Amino acid sequence: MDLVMRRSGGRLAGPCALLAGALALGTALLGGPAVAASPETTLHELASAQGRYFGSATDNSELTDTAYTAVLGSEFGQITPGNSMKWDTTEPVQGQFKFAKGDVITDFGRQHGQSVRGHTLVWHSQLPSWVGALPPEQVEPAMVNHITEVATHYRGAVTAWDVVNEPFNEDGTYRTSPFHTAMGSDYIATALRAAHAADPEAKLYLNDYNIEGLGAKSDAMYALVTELLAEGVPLDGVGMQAHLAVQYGFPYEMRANMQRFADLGLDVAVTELDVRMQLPADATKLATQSSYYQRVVEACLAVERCVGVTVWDWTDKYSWVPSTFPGQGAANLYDENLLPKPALAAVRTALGAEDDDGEGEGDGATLKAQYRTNDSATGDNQIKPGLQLVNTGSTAVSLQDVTVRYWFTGENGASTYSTWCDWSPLGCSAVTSRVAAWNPAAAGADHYLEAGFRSGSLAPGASTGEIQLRLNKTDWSRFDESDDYSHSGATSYADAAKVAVYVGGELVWGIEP
Ligand code: G2I
Repeated sequence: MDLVMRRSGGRLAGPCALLAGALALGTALLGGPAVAASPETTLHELASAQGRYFGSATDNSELTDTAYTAVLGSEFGQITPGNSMKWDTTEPVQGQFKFAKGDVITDFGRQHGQSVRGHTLVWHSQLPSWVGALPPEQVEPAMVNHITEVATHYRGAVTAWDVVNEPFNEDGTYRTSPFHTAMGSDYIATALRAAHAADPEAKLYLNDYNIEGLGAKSDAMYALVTELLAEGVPLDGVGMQAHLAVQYGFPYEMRANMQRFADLGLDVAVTELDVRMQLPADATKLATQSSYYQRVVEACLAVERCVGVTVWDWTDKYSWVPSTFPGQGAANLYDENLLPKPALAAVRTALGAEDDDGEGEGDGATLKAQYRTNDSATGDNQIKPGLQLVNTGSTAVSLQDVTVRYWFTGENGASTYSTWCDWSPLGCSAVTSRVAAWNPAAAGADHYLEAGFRSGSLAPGASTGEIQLRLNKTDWSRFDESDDYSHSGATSYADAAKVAVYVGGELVWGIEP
């Protein structure tokens, strides 16, 4: 299969990035600067050109994997330790601090010119049991001491801290933790003040998940940070983790939500982006995943105070998802073999990567195809796909530049076709259709039905509404649709990755057979 990625150059990202990473590692080992000698612009270079960083989580156990570190060291300009700066690692026994693992991460960052996000000083999870066993009056001094020791140790090596992680429940009430129990919500201001005292240079963040969109939980974070700022508590930003899932939809009004925090004078960072799905992955889920990654990056770029995006590791090989959500996974930009997935190219596109062909007609166009069958008989002499296009981007798309392809097999009989538009709210006079041969033929695909438009424009968020297409062979011989590439039995409209959309002849949605 020729992946959608052709347009952005992401198709080559895996091998090139691996090669570039190997080169980078090579120069690093030789003592030279660890600059990626990539023939292709890296994710971080693309983000930097937009005044942002592009980063990844990582973990100590992963750093022995040289194919992994080659990409980590070259594609990303920022790293976050997934575990090694958490309380259970840094102070497993009260007063005994252990920085060896975190130091390995900051050393890696230094060697590769990457900034390091400290994660995390105060969190209810991965908290050694001794903290919860303290009498309430000893919790505050223990917390302040922990913050002071850890933030002082990493002064200069860590540029931003998730000072408090995940303070809220889903309904916006405060989460129970030893800190909240002992100090009420004041623990947050106390933690921020202690972190600022230990490292006045570090950017201090509150970080949480499910605060990416407007809703009760982000409202609670908004109310909290408004109060903290009014009280003069040192706070620089809000971290939105962004652990998304294709089955739960995209966060509601993410850009507007980021903007309201920015309008308070705070930075915003996407700190732990991944997009999981129910396994097995398929083309449709991967296409939805791509659009989510793309939309997160677009939201960040649309908000001036959004400083960057960090993925919660870049390969499915080291994802936290399968062990936490059994049956789910495939959440990252690269697969378990470190090969790029469609989402990588979507991110590169969102970051403004040049097209391979240099023409760039489809730049910025984010259309998706939805499909249902209008024909329950898969063995008769007609094929009746229902198609509709949705503009998921933020700019209008001129439909005259757009074509859609639906692949099928012609079987025996005539190789000439008639095509019809039976109905569309656009008016069938605005719709063109034709059948063409697909060469070389692939499984389920030796021909395709191509629809186009004579006029019209699709506003951001708008749908064309359904276009009821129909085709037959001129000798009216039968088809067997059951194995056709683009066919599915779906009787209501759903995102369809096996239906492709092109703008100016350039693939912007879907996977060709
Ligand atoms: O759960 C995903 C993330 C949600 N936001 C806060 C992050 O700190 C959190 O990261 C994950 C790590 O990626 C996982 O690697 O936090 C998990 C624990 O809450 C981490 O998982 C733990 C396993 O549960 C342990 O069994 C394991 O020993 O990782 C540890 C180190 O590999």
